[in-house]
Amino acid sequence: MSAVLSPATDPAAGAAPMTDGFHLVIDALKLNDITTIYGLPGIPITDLTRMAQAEGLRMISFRHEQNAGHAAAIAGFLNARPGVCLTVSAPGFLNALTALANATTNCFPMILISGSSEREVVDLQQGDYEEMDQLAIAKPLAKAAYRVLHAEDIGIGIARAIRAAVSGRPGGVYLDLPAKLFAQTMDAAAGAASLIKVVDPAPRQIPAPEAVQRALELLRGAKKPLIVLGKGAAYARADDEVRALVERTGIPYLPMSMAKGLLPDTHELSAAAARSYALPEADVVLLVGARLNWLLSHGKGKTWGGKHAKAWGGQKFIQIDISPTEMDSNVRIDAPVVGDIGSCVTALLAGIGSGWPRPPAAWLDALSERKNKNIAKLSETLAKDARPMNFHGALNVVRDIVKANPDAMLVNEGANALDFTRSIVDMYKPRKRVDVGTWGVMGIGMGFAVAAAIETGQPVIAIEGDSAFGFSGMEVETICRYQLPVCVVIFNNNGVYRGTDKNLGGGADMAPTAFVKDARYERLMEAFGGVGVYAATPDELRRGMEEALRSRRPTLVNAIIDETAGTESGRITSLNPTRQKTT
Ligand code: OXT
Ligand code: ADP
Ligand code: MG
Repeated sequence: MSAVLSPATDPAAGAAPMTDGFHLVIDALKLNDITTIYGLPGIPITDLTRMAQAEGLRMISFRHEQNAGHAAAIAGFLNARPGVCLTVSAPGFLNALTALANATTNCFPMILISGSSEREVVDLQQGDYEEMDQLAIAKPLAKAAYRVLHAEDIGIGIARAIRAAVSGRPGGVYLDLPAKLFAQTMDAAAGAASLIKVVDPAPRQIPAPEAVQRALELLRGAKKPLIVLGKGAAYARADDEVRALVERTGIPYLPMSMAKGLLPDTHELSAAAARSYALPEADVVLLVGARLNWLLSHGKGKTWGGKHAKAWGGQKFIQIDISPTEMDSNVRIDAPVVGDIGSCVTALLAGIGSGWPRPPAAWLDALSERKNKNIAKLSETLAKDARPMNFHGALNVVRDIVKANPDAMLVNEGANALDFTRSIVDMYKPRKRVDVGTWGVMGIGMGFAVAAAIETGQPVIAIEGDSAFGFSGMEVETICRYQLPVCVVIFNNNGVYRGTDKNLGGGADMAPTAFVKDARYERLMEAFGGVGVYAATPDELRRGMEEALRSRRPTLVNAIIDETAGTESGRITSLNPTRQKTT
């Protein structure tokens, strides 16, 4: 417990030691094993950032709050503990809101702490410096939002924020700390006593035995069972249980993008390379920490088994999720299993025992056939050494490098740069791949890269579309400042999706999707003392990446990609409104 002593309360003069709001915040975080704050200083939290550093917290200072927010959110995902982001009031707070909302949407535990103006002035709208009713604005975007007005409530405020962020379905929490709070003083012993070390912040949630039985019965009767693993399964850290579920039942599985590597992508039961066959053909689908949202075509339509509805009365779903209201959100869930994934899968395993019958060979063989065909087709494409370099040529290199460095973290954003990387680059270990997630949001790149390096100590490879990189590119200075082992690879195709679009009006302005041609992104990294590499061929890319991983120096490889190679919106072209005209 740290305490600040004011001259008036010098213990030598017989007065009790005092503490203040600044130190109570720091002590409450430390008491709860929060070791790092991602943020950006300014009024009224500059001194808090200094004092936090002085008191042994790691203060990672960014160039824009959105990136600090994304860093905190992914730290939360990687540790299953809330990541903390600290900002100034109004504009700094607003800058971090995208990250807070994205954390909530993706079920990442995060706490956004923002300094704010005084209630008296805000509520009378008297025009304070950076005045804004931040709590009201944060509420709809966060899982929970709290404000602390008195120093003696700081411990409660932080405890509530931690519990809200990690218990049940994780999410983003906002904590509003008005400027005056920091300077409030109180007796140090009373302050220490007011802090709370949160006991069991994310309690296990054991599923009901009848729900487990219902799920087992459905699974036992399946002719074409399929398991879908989502990022909830990666978050739950029930790696051994999930692996045992797949291997003891012999049921093929599909990993969602951030669940890649939960079992190695090269596992014989991975059906990833037969995705578009597996989804509509499966008769019983077991969802483990994956929502039936747009990424799974809402569980209906031609992606799914509608065409078999008559033959088997439609597909049946078993869903394991910690959130009871997730059930039936898009289609009927025949066997909901509500609880934490570790407990639910353990309960299923107890019922599965050791003599569970393998799925029918016809199903496994049909999947294998599709899978092997797709893998062979992909190998052929990867082997072509196209000039100029295209996505496949570049990703053939990235694939080898990730294989040789399975502990490295992979950050991924873009459209084509995202979609091709997801299907081409195999992952070998859990929680190594972090990406644009549920919203497909651009701008996570450098924030995720910084936090991935800090939280795991492993080298980070960030595969970035040139547009995607632009959303957070200034953080290369942050990467250099903290000397992080981050290798940013920009897939530079001169634009959003590709670089060849023309102005439809024929005017002098470039098309909305086109960028300055042949931009020298690598010089950005050099400007701050990092290593810049210009790579026009797979060999140059390979050398640049290998050296970055060897040296652990901040590196940016500007990988020049054929500007005609990308497709509009990558693999989600069908979501563009022009493709969806109904009349
Ligand atoms: O089965 P089939 O035959 O179908 O084949 C599949 C698999 O079986 C096969 N496969 C394999 N084959 C062989 N071997 C292996 N190992 C293997 N594994 C798989 O490959 C195919 C594909 O498999 P996949 O990927 O599993 O399946 P599919 O069908 O693609 O899955 C469906 C989805 C929906 C799950 C998947 O597509 C998905 O996850 N998609 C996510 C898409 C996404 O989120 N995209 C990002 C958003 S796009 C757009 O919004 C962009 N913006 C606008 C914008 C955004 N987003 N944010 C903000 C803040 N502002 C604006 C912008 C600005 S993207 C963008 C920038 C783009 O430009 P860049 O320069 O950055 O990027 P480039 O495009 O590179 O230029
Ligand atoms: P993906 O995009 O990979 O399909 P989603 O983000 O859609 O994954 O789904 C993740 C799901 O996992 C959410 O519905 C969330 O409630 C659930 N979840 C998160 N953590 C746990 C956990 N520990 N136990 C059970 N479910 C969890
Ligand atoms: Mg691009």
